[in-house]
Amino acid sequence: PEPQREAWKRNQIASFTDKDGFEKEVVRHVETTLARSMFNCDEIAAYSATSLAFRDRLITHWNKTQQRQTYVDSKRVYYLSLEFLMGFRIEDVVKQEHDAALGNGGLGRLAACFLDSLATLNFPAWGYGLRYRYGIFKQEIIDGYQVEVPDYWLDFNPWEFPRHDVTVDIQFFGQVNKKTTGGRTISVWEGGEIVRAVAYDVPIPGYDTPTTNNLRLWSSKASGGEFDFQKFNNGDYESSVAEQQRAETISAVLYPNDNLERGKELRLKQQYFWVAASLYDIVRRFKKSRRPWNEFPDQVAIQLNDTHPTLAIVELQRILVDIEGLEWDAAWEIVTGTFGYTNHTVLPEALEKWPVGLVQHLLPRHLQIIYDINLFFLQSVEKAFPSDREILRRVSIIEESQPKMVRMAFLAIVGSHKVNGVAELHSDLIKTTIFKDFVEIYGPDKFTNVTNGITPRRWLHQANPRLSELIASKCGGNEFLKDLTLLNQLEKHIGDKKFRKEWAEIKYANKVRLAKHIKDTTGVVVNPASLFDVQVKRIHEYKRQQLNIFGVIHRYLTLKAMTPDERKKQLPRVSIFGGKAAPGYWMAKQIIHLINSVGAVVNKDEDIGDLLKVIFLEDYNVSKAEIICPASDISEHISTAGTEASGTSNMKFVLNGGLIIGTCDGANIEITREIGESNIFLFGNLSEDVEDLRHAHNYGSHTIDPDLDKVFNEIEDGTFGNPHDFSAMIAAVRQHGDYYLVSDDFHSYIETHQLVDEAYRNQDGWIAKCITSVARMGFFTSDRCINEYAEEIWNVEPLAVDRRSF
Ligand code: C3B
Repeated sequence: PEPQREAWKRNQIASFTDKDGFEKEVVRHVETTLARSMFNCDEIAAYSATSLAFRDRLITHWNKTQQRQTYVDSKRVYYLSLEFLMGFRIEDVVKQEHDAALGNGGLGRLAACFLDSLATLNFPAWGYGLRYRYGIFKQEIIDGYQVEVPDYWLDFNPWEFPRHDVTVDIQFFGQVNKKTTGGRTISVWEGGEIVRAVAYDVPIPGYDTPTTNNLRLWSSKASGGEFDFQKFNNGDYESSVAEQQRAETISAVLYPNDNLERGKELRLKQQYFWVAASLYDIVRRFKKSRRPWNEFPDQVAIQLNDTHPTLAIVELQRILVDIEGLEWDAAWEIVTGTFGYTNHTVLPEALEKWPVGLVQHLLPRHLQIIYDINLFFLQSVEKAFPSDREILRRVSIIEESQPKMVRMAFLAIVGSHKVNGVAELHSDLIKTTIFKDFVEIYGPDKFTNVTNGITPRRWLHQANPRLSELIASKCGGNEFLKDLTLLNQLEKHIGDKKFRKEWAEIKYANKVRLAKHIKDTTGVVVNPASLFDVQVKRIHEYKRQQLNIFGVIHRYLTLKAMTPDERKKQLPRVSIFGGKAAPGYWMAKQIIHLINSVGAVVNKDEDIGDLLKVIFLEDYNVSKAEIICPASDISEHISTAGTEASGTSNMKFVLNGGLIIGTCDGANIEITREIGESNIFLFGNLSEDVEDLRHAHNYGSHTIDPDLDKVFNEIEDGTFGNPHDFSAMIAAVRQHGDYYLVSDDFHSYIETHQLVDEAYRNQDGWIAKCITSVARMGFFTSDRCINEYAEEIWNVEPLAVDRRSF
């Protein structure tokens, strides 16, 4: 209102620029917001007031960023992801903050790194996701087994803003009726039930810029307000509450599977709920500018993080045709101009397919649209390949199986203008295997690669402040955090003894900190002077934690067979594992059990002492990763070649001055290209040989590596507890075709670990390798990824910021 304009201008929201100002704000929040005083300000109040003070500052920047982005009205990026593994915490104030653990593993953490880079690079960008009430479960280890405990993380979250005024009503079920109005026949989706989506906004500040972007998370609630008062007044209290609860179920829980799709109805409901609310929001924002529809792709880029949001393609086509009245072809051109699709896996069990009957029931109009999209697509394919009868069956969005299935990846390809993989090998593999036919149909230009990256702000500066400071002192200050290629200046200091010494001291201090964490959480004392060998990631057969633990057993047996004099010459090692198994993934849980069973025997064996310790760290998550990564000497990235799309923890470990042992898979290959072959320990079969080896296992003779056989025999002798518990793991290799090539790679794995030991004995040489590697890691910043997406896929530009206006 005009009379208050001046007041708005004058009365900028309280903020602070220095320590005194900050303290003042904290005190103000304690006294007014929390209604406490100096005399009853406990830790929780201190924590709350601290975060509220920061939050105020965040809001001002965020408001200004949003106002400016709206005013300039340039093209925006929307990143649709079912997972954002943010992991915020302020550990030092009080152990009060929960991880925002709204993700499973690499895919969700990548989304979080991308949000950081988008804001840091000043791109006008929004993330859209679901506000799960329960994030990924907390893992407890009881008697060596994983036990899942729910993670209710919303008790107090100062970093989100409920937007009770930003709601969207989302329809499910019902039927489609044809209606004719003004000579046009349209499809009308009627009936069914409505669930309300409520927006919760999380500000995403960039590093060293005032730009503060938005992550909008949708929460579900019943559309009729708190209760259905009709029912309530009729005395049917229970069913009115039940309806409320049923609606809230949609955003209740994150599915805890990594690289696995289970086809549950509630999951499909989550996907549509989130996608429909997000698109409504995006379209509403576009319509404010009153531009013609054909300009939609000039204003909006939507990136699909895996196939989980693929229904967005169908939903936008529905909005344009059924609601806005566009012709099919004009609408479809807008749709394909808007979307890009990122594939994150070639594992068949992770590729999403939904039964046609389920889609029909839940989203009847969408199924019709999917059939029409498929019809027009197949017609064009038939025209281009008239003599190829098989191709239609192979590329159809509808799989003619029993029951029929909608192939979401194919729908995503057909509805997008670009498809990308996440590392070079992976992007080549999708073009030559699962999406081969589509390369024939669309040509190679539709398919591209954007190798993953990580944000150095979190994964170096925050996780390893001392190393970050040392690097800054050699690289001309903190600029390297915004231009990671500046790390290359480290190389000229490798000969500097003092520098190498400081480097080694920092690593040692980080190992002491991890050793303390190990002692506190497991009771096992480890020697920080040992070589720390780390494998932390989701537990999965393709990631091969079983290969690692078999290797550990082999090391144990080798040590046991030595004389005490021989043992004295050996290098002490700590094998550290961590990671969650999906609750329904029985084999993964057996692997956890074996690791713990081996630890229980080895860790108390007095012949062995410090020479070998085996640790399983409970509840691996983002905050634990920040303690573990800086403390590793060698980390394991040992997936069967061709199965790990990229991997991103490999990048985190190297950036923190650790070396890696790995297979020629995912981003390991590009890491090798950047840092040099002499700075990485590669082993194992290559991806081009995997198929032949598997075939030979099943149809030829399959001999097990003799060293691995000894390991199996030891397990079967009961050395690590009841052998029956581990018989399926052994049978997978011996009898069931060894799909993950554990035996084929075992010998070279063991040999390569011996090379690691030898290299580590030469500490000067080892540190030189570490420094060289860090110096050459500039390529793996997520800033580089975002710039590639922006240029090659989104066609968006950063928005220049005027710092003075903040
Ligand atoms: C993961 C892949 O398994 C990793 O190789 C990759 O680095 C990340 O995505 C990020 O691209 N991924 C996942 O975490 N969950 C899936 N469902 C599929 C892939």
